Amino acid sequence: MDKLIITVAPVGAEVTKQDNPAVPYTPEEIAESAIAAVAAGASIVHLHAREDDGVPSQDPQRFKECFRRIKAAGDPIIQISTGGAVTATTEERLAPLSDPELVKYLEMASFTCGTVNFGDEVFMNSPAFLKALATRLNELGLKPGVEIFEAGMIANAMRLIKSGHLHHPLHFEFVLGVPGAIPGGMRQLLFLVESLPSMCTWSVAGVGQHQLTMATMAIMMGGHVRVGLEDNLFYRKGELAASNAQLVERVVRLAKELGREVATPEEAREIMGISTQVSLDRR
Ligand code: KMH
Ligand code: ZN
Repeated sequence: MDKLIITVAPVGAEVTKQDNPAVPYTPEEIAESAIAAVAAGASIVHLHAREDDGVPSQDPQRFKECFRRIKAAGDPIIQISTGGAVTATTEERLAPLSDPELVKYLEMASFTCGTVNFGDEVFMNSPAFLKALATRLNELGLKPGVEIFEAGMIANAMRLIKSGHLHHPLHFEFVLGVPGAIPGGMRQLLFLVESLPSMCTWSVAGVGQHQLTMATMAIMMGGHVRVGLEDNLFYRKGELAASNAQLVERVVRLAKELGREVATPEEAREIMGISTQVSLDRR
């Protein structure tokens, strides 16, 4: 098995300090939390930005302030969220990818491969938007993290491969357990993994109560793991997570117990086929 790639998703767009006081808002808080998670073993940082009062933001300036701090402290792979919040317009979601200073920090971008119910909202990802986003990622040489909230999204990714918008080897990121989408069950994960072409890599984020089952299964199956306050407000039932680093530390311990080594950012680049030259050019 490849070494284990751990992604941290420190903030997301939905969770608040009212939910868990450890949720970071300012660029300083977000960067500090991400840096600690990287020190704990994360090699990818999946990042959203917020205004100082916690409102989700797609402002390139806010992102840059986070990235600059994170990259000054280490060399994780930065994956910008192109999903933002369900309220963000497609223009707002694409805006950061037009900022030449910002894109220098990036090696990956999230790419949710279809529309899905998201609690009481709808997370819109129309075919036209996905083609525009894929075209921009190709122009920039960024690796998409193909986020899968529903089984049909894998078929959608294959259509985008056929039309030349996406390219193998794809890295899939299952986000399981969002209310209204596919649950984070063992059978569901098995089915999704068995649906992938063999050259693909994959990770899973088990939202909420599914965190530990999904992480453990991924470690055992040769997949990769995402944790973080975006997906996991709790460490265990009734106990809030103390930090993003705490969630990553547990995955590292689990991996050790199950005999799986944890990948450095450089090893993660190699496993996912991210060109080191592109990475170097962006550092
Ligand atoms: N906040 C969700 C609506 C992504 O980052 O690309 C979407 C999301 C996916 O978090
Ligand atoms: Zn996200």
